[in-house]
Amino acid sequence: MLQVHLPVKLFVFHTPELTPSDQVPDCAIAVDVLRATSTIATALAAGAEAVQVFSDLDELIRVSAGWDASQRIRAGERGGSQVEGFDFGNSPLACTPEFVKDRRLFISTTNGTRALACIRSAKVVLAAALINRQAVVDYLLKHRPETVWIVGSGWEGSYSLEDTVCAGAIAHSLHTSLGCSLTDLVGNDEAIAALSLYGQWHDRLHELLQSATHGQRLLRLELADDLKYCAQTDTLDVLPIQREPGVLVKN
Ligand code: 3SL
Repeated sequence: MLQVHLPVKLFVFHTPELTPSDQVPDCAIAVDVLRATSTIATALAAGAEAVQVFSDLDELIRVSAGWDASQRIRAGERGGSQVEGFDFGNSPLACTPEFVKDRRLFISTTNGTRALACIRSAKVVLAAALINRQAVVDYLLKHRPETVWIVGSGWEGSYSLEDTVCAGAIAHSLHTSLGCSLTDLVGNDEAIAALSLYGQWHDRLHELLQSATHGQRLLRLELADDLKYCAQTDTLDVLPIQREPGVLVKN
């Protein structure tokens, strides 16, 4: 039987604060290229049992206290640095199979986990970064949700280049695969701006991330290797999807 697909409408919101709170889309995608969603994708690819996200550090400690210490990793990041008393900060490069396999990563970061919290009521919640961009696009092409929101994490309420360029990378791949007109695909001006940003920087993403405010912050913290890792495109075939509110697993 011929399958009829409804059009996908794609909206981009630069920050959790700019994301509507009175509607829910069919699919919402949180993006925090530097570095929370890059870390989440890497941890799941390396065999973590799940990643559970928290806006609040005390809540993370309370919930994870119910888990055996050998089966949990407590990750806390504020301002780019690991929070004292936590096992881990927010470096994707530290998510090796030896460290994360079969353990649950309980994580709270400055912005990325807040973006995931703000979309947790959507029908489907995904986490995207540049490294797993195509896995996200493949999911959208297969399931064709009617309304898709991409929510950037930004930095404490303000816009961030790296999240918008990732939104543009997703929009670009989707647009190319669907072969529809741009006006059929995009739902707001931010989506067109994200596509334009990606169009201008797609072959210089590492350079863009190095110029971005948060990239500069990470470079000052001597995290150049993290930046280089997060600037890669389509290197991980992993799709973090929310299984229950706040808990992401590998699809
Ligand atoms: O803001 C966040 O959620 C973090 O990803 C920031 S950092 O890259 O860990 O500094």
